[in-house]
Amino acid sequence: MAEEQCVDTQDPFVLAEQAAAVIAEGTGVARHDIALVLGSGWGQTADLIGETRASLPHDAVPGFAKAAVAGHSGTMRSVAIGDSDRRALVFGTRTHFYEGRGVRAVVHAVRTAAAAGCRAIVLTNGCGGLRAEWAPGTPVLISDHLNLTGQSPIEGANFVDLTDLYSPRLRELAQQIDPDLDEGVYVQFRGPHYETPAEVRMARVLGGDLVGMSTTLEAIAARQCGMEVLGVSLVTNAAAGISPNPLSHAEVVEAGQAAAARCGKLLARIVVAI
Ligand code: 8IG
Repeated sequence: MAEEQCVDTQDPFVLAEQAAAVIAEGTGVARHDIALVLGSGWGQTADLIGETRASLPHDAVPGFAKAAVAGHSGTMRSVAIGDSDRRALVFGTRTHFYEGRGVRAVVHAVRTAAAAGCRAIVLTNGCGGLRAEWAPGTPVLISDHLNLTGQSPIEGANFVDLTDLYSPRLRELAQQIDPDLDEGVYVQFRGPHYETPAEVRMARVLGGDLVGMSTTLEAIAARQCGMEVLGVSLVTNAAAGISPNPLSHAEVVEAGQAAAARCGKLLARIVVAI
């Protein structure tokens, strides 16, 4: 029952340690270096990052559930980074806040990545774009966010500083790799419905450039764990009211497939350089 799942008595950091131990055993490596979370449209990029050395179904690892969304793959992989002996831990899907499993479940992969040794995390997503010049298939770096969920992954009086949440160092590095990359402020709505045109105008007035249903809670949790955060959005559709066309998930998946090669190459080069 959903209610029971939300009343979580287990310490989330202990659960993350348990998940990390299962990952270490299942992948044969004690520590991973960088984590990636692949959102809508990014699933096909995993193969382009490097050679997969081991993969585990998400539901074999404590605290993870099966993939709930089309276009997401429910495996986590241990991927060799370039020809170094470093490893990336790649999550093929994420738990969204709108699934109702609670914020702890949403950020479990992030805490697991930290427990597995990752010092940096690349959070990707598919989102709606507020700028007409960002055609579907355009990747955009996240420079900052507006968390409109009203939630925080942090429990108790822990006043974590979010200045520079999205690492200026990693953003600069990404822009050196692809000088055409724009930056924008990501606005997380609760979902799972898309925004009304009025809500998209509100996001614009508030300083937003991208609208989506993920990432901000994960980024906060990653900062709490001391990880460097890079956020990359793939604009898969113009946000509601920006273009005259209605939004469809099929279109979102299609835009992701069309952009996979560029996004995969970008991620591969970023991961090597981090
Ligand atoms: I893909 O237009 C994708 N995810 N909130 N709005 C929101 N989330 C999204 C959108 C969008 N497109």
